[in-house]
Amino acid sequence: TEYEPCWLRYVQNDKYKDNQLVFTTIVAKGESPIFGAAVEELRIGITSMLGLEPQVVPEMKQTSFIWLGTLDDEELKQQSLDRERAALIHPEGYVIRSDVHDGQSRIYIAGKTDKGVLYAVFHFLRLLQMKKNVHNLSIVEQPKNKLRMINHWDNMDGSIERGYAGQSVFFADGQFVKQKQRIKDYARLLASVGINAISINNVNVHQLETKLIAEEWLPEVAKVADIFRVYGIKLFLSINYASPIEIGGLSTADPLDPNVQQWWKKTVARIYRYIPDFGGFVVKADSEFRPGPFTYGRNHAEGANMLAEALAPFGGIVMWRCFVYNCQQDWRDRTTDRAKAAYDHFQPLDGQFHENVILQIKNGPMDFQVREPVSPLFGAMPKTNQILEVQITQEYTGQQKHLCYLVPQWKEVLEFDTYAKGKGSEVKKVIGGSLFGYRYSGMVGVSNIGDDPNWTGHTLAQANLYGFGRLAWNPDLSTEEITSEWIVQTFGDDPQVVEQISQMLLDSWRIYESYTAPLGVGWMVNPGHHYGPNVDGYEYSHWGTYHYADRDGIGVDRTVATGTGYTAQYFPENAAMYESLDTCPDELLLFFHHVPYTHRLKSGETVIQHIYNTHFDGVEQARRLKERWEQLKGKIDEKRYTDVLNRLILQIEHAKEWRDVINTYFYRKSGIADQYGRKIYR
Ligand code: BDP
Repeated sequence: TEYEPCWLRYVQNDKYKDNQLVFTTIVAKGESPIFGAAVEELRIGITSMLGLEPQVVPEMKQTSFIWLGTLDDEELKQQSLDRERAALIHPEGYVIRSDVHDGQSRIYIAGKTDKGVLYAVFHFLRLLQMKKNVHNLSIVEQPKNKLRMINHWDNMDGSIERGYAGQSVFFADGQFVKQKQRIKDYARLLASVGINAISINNVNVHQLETKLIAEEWLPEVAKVADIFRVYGIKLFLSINYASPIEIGGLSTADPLDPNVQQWWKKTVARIYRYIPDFGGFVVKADSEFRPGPFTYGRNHAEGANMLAEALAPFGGIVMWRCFVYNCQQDWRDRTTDRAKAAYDHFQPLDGQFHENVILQIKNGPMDFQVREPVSPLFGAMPKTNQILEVQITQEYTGQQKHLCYLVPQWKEVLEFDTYAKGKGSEVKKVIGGSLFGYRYSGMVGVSNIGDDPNWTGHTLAQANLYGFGRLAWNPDLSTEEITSEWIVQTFGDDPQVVEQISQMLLDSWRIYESYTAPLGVGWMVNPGHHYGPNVDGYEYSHWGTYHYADRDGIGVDRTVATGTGYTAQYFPENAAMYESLDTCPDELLLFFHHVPYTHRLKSGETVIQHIYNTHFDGVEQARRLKERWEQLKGKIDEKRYTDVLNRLILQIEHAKEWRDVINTYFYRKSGIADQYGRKIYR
């Protein structure tokens, strides 16, 4: 193939050469397509890593083998797996038990269901790729989140909204792609990290894509669903709320209109004829010029419930996005605050949504900035399913030209304590469903892949996709664990390679933050495409994203005392922390407060000196990234080595531009010189 296998490389290794016997036979106790995919993957993996062709047999005959099946299989009942059986409750969970030595060797890979078998196989192959000991395994694994989903913002013309890795792998020239092998390999990559749901078209549904739910395209949609199904992934579609008008010939899309309700019921029934296990709809309504229930004087619950009713008989769900705000704000009006919008719209509706509706909430109240506080909606709706949406694609974090590993950011979000039910009410417990007993919940990531040979533009951005999946499976995994797993599988286990790339990845988010918009204030990017510095680019626009820098100071006053009152949307512990200058964390200072340039941070620096320091330092750190990478020359294949190197060189250049624009801007505004006399253009 002309594209990379990412972390599913299955490079030959001789770690297991003394115990080959166990790998020569696979006892396969299942028949479903998904089980077939598991067997195929295991066979490919073993063949490629151990250089032997395992025999696949339907029953135990030999004395050494890998056994593959479900926990309720008769053959397995004779094994003493009571402890595992009791611990395993989740239908996607699995057990791996092994006893490997010179004589009889056995490895039992047993899923609760066939889907569990598939995940178990990927787990086992990961252990082999990482050259772990597999002699005495006793693993019981199950996901912490029910829904682990990828959203694509792909358009049928092949373009990808906020895509930085080429064109769509699903669509080209207004059609579905003909060659589907790449979709299958994508499904493998996603399943290997436990993703179980996907939407394939942009949340901004335009004319062409509106028809994806119509007779015309459903046979093609079904083909894609067929590919994903084999890897345990359910297909969803983003829909246009005005579909009844645009393709249904009705004069309204009012959710309370019986004709509209009928139309959706018919439409949904048709979808399920083609795709019996269709996941449901992703909906961006009344947001950024997209149609929605507001047009008809209805609220979001009324809007979502109508779709939910159509989907309910088939087990489908509605993923209703909470990215709703006034995008035609008057910048002169300093009392309106975009950060408050999602909470104001949705929190009062708690309890009004049907149980097959999930509110899909971005990690922060604004829009995927390098640094934002956690959205106050998390934990604030005990009676409404919630799912966390993060952006894997790096719209505001360097667009896959800059290195920005986002797992540390997501980890902070997941670990954030909402105090919804007192101490210990972390976001991960809200979206894991355990805090309020949600029926559906989990994590969604906006995909960063395209048809580039390396999938993600920046080779090291593959780590973001990998890390998203691993965290969605288990938010308790540590950043370090995820990072080293990815590196070893992607680049091998040479200690120097692992050490250098880990450091690069782990430092990269902070580095990017240091030379871009300071202290949580966000934006300062070029309007439209959002790449590169433009401090006032959005300052006098209608998007609601301002920094309010003047000659005296900078930042958005979101306090209750003197500002927009946003802090009051948090539970008291967090509200108090953000409200007070004394306790507001430095990195979010300008998100919550407007302060003079001479205000002292907890670090002891003034705000203006902090801006200068971080911007000078950020460029040095970017240079260090390149030096670190250069130490790996010869240890990484030439192609990937130079691809990454070229991006790191570009990053340094663009970091310099950020540094100079930001420093000059604030020098001119404040008239305060850099304490260390470094070069600031005047
Ligand atoms: C913003 C993007 C825009 C998306 C929007 C969304 O700039 O392209 O359509 O989010 O999430 O970040 O709907």
